[in-house]
Amino acid sequence: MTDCLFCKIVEGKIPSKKVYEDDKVFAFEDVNPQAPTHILLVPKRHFEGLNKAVPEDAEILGYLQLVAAKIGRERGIEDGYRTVLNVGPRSGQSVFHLHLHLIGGRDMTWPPG
Ligand code: DGP
Repeated sequence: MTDCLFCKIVEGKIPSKKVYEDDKVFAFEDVNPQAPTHILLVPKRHFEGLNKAVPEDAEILGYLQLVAAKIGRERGIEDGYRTVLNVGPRSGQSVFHLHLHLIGGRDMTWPPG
């Protein structure tokens, strides 16, 4: 999608600190980290958000979680991290290309704000 920030990051038109890439997923450091590890994982195919998901998206949604778990292992944060999808403006979603936050490396509180 031409006017999407995260599509431009996936395409390399906007620079990012890449953490992981394969044919389906691109992962990069969040520009405004909320924890020592804060990585965004995005499907390469433009996809607005979980509220627009259809059954055919099940595979990529699960795959994003598995890639997050792999990065969590590699970062040594398996004693506690969160994977978070903000869905819709009231959740704080500000970029409308689905992205899974991988947040860890510090103690977390519950409930989230
Ligand atoms: P959300 O609030 O769930 O839509 O999260 C959007 C995240 O994207 C937010 O944590 C900040 C991050 N972000 C926004 N613009 C950029 C950017 O240009 N580069 C990077 N690396 N992260 C960005």
